[in-house]
Amino acid sequence: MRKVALLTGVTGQDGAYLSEYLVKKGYTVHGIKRRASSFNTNRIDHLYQDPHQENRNLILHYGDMTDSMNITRIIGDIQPDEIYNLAAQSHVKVSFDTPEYTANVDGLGTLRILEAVRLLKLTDKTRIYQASTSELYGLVQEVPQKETTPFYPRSPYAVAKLYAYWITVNYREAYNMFACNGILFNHESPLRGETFVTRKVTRAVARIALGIQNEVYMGNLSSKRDWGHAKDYIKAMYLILQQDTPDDYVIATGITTTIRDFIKKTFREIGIGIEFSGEGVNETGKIAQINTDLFVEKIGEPYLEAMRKRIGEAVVKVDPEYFRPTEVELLIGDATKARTKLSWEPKYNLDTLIEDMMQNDVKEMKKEAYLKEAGYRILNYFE
Ligand code: NAP
Ligand code: F7E
Repeated sequence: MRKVALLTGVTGQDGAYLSEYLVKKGYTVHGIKRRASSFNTNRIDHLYQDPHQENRNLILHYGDMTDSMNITRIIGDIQPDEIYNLAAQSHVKVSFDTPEYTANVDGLGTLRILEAVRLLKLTDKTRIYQASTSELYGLVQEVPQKETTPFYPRSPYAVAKLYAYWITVNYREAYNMFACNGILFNHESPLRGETFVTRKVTRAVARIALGIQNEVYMGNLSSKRDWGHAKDYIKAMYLILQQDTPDDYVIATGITTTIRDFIKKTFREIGIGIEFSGEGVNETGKIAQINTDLFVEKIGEPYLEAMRKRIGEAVVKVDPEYFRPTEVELLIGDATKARTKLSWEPKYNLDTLIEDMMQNDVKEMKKEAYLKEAGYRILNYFE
């Protein structure tokens, strides 16, 4: 008997990696995707199977976290062994613009899943993973943050996720449900959304090196994040649901880095040395030197001369537009519980994460460079 998993947010970064992982483990994976006016399944297209094929192991359903009846019907039809609730309006800055929608999807959406499982009398069968977040710690009350650290959310996103965290705990205690929170710290990959800081940086660095973009505008360069690789983190989600008893776990690397240092490391990965000077909105990152061999290896000889001419130029600037009304300045997690109880060990570190992301983005942006040479208009999305 194949196990059946239902993933909300199947078209997102984590949904894509987790569905691939579960399909390889022999699961039948059902995913909920939103109706959009254009295709939005590019992250999982490699897993796509013709709907006319028999015994498919990836099946997509139209749905939305704001639609209780839709969610209840899908869960009732599928009778899943495991639900991974990954769907969310997941951008912290955007949550200040769309606070009510974020609360509905990220907060009440979780309740809809839990309540559907309860009403359908699936509480003994269906295990539920809730995508909780290090943003719950917000204005941190303890360093590093672990499962017992008090929460202090700092955005509509984090407040919505706080509700989702506690309603998951409440359903576990009230109805004896196997419902767990994974409190995941930031995790990134080549599939990361383009407006999160790491991907914004890796794309921009590749574009600057290839001459498609002159500079990149950033927000708060001093905030610190504990970044891991999404491929490692989705394995923790799976492990959390395979335990004998339901529980909540912090998943993190235990290493924190400023946005400024992330930018420096990313340029260094392709042989460009960046030096920062100035303060606040006047801070800039200038090209200080170029490691010719490394640049040629990673980017290519044809782009070297143009890059050399730019030594001394500012390629990183600050735009207060990207500041947040309230910021989370420092995140660093202690994943001792996950390491000991789940035997979870990440394979990637920050350097190999950046290497993976840059390899992907240089390849992607080279396509844009060819199009630009062919006369196509290439947009800079400054988000
Ligand atoms: P993501 O790439 O932004 O993916 C979010 C997914 O949710 C997408 O599939 C999106 O669909 C879907 N979605 C959004 N609104 C929806 C709605 N109203 N109804 C149905 N689906 C909806 O996020 P991620 O990085 O994979 O993160 C997965 C989950 O973990 C999220 O809940 C996030 O908040 C949480 N989390 C993420 C991190 C991290 O560092 N990545 C850390 C901690 C927690 P579209 O593709 O159509 O937009
Ligand atoms: O910002 C700073 C920004 O948008 C990280 C989501 O997956 O992880 C993510 O939330 C930091 C912040 O991620 C820019 O101010 C500076 O301090 O990449 P981010 P996030 O807000 O940490 C958590 C764990 C989640 O749960 C969320 O779903 O970088 N920053 N300059 C910038 N951030 C962005 N996006 N763009 C900038 O230009």
